[in-house]
Amino acid sequence: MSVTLTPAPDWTGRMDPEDGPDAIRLHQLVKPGARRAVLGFACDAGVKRNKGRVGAKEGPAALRQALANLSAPANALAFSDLGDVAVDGDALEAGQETLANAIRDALSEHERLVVLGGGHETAFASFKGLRKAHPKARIGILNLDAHLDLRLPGEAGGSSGTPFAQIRALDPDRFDYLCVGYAEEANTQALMKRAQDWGVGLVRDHELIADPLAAYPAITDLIARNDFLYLTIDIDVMSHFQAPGVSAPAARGVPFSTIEQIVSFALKTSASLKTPLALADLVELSPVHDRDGVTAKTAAVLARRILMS
Ligand SMILES: [Mn+2]
Repeated sequence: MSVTLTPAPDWTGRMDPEDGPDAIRLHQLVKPGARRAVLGFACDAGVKRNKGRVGAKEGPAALRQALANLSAPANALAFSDLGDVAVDGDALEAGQETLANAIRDALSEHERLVVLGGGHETAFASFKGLRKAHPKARIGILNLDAHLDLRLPGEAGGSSGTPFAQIRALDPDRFDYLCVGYAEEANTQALMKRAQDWGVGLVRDHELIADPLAAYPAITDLIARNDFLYLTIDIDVMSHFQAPGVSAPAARGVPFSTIEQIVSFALKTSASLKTPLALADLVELSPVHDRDGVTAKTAAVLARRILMS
């Protein structure tokens, strides 16, 4: 089979029983039927088609491992692990369809799902899954990314560089996309022009470096005008030293603390405006290129925040 469903692994990690009942880490919170859940997309096909350096297929396993030993916050929530959708070779479209269906099913059982990528081709499946779960809803897409990922599918089909063009093609009239943290030199003028033509909201990395709050008005507007928020985080939005283990490291990048603040702000605003953040994904983690596991840990800190809020 070119696409397989892999059951969740056993979560293990450090235990500190001598510190009493509050010495809890995330691996101790994993259980079936929780309100929150994680689902992996083990896939290299999108990055390979995008001519990037492969390795994202190992992302879900590395992210789980980095999550396991993070401490649980006060009033921690349990979460379920739904296992992986694993793609062999170039079976990208079949993998995305399987993932979309798994997401649709998961969203009927869990109030918030965090998908562990995979390259950014994950996003096409994520959006499709959310769309299948809520066919009529208005969905706002918040992408934290150095790249617009608005390239048009070529002869080989979609890739990790095309998800938002593919999402738009599903329903051009309802496309509502905000890209936060893009780097000017990492996007061709063709993509910048396309973003403009398609009404894409843009906040540049330099704007966030000058003012960490620069994206808040655009994020608030996006959340206010939609029924659901879909948050997709490309780890390569952060600086190369914070996120070396990605398919395409950033020369400049947005500071990690700023990305954390933006994620918190999006979570808080979606709660206060009653626009649920039902689905998030973290993509482009490429463990083979990581150093000391720092990229996996960076991604895990963001995943923890989304799972535990
Ligand atoms: Mn991306």
